[in-house]
Amino acid sequence: MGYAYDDQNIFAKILRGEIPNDTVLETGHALAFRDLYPQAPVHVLVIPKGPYVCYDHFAQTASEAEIVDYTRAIGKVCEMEDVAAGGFRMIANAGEAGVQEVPHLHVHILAGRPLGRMLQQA
Ligand code: DGP
Repeated sequence: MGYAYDDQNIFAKILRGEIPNDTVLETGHALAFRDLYPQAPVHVLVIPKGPYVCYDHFAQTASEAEIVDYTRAIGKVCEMEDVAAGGFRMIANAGEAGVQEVPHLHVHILAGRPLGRMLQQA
């Protein structure tokens, strides 16, 4: 299946500087910023700068340089936000069943409170 990237999505606008963001980290291929509607004391979104819809799209088609940079950026944010000691969760929603609202790959990094079980019962 192909992935159609919509360059009018809100994170594309953030990457173009059309909408402000609370930046945590910027690297060559990644941007990390605070979620506008935080669901935990730490709630950071990490996105690649390239036009990838979701994690599987990225993992299947991004260059090795992008994958390394993005993965290291996630690691750096975890270090900067000191999430390892108390525990944390990373979430990458995709598509309809995953209830992905913004169609540009983003990993949520959540920490700072007990986060409950992984999934709510449907
Ligand atoms: P998801 O459901 O995984 O697509 O989550 C999208 C997240 O994006 C959600 O937690 C709220 C956040 N969000 C939506 N619009 C903005 C925005 O304009 N700025 C920031 N920083 N976050 C946003």
